Amino acid sequence: MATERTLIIVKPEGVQRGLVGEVLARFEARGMKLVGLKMMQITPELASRHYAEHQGKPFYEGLVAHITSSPVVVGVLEGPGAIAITRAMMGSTRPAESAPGTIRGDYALSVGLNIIHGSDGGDAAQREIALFFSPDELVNYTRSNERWLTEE
Ligand code: DAT
Ligand code: MG
Repeated sequence: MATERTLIIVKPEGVQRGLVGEVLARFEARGMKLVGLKMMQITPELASRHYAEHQGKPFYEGLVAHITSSPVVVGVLEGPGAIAITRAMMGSTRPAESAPGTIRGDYALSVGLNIIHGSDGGDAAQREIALFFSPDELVNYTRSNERWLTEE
């Protein structure tokens, strides 16, 4: 499986509820490599670019208001199949369908307060990583246990 990078955002409710460590720990325990991480307050301009695909939908204004309402933690995860694995670990967008064991299935009840964003495909991942991180904020490094986590 090809090595990929994907963008995650621990949303305002995740920071406010003290779930940043819990969320990051799950990806670390899975074996994914953090190659970028920062805390920030998203501006309305950045939010509108990030959520451009949702412009015009009934929940769009609320979505932008919410994501800009309080600080977030943004990260880039790397690993084989990282995009799909991250989506699977997040759980479904619809609360009733977010399986227990997923981040949303364990910590969220409401679609608008669902703790985490993750890129939904290769094009989105590339676009979103570039929106939130400059190239020099992403780190290339080797972990000492990599041979026990990933095959050739
Ligand atoms: P996901 O975050 O699972 O990729 P999405 O891209 O369809 O889901 O939507 C982005 C965010 O917008 C989602 O995390 C929460 C919010 N949202 C989606 N559908 C919604 C709805 N029907 N009502 C309110 N908020 C919604
Ligand atoms: Mg999405």
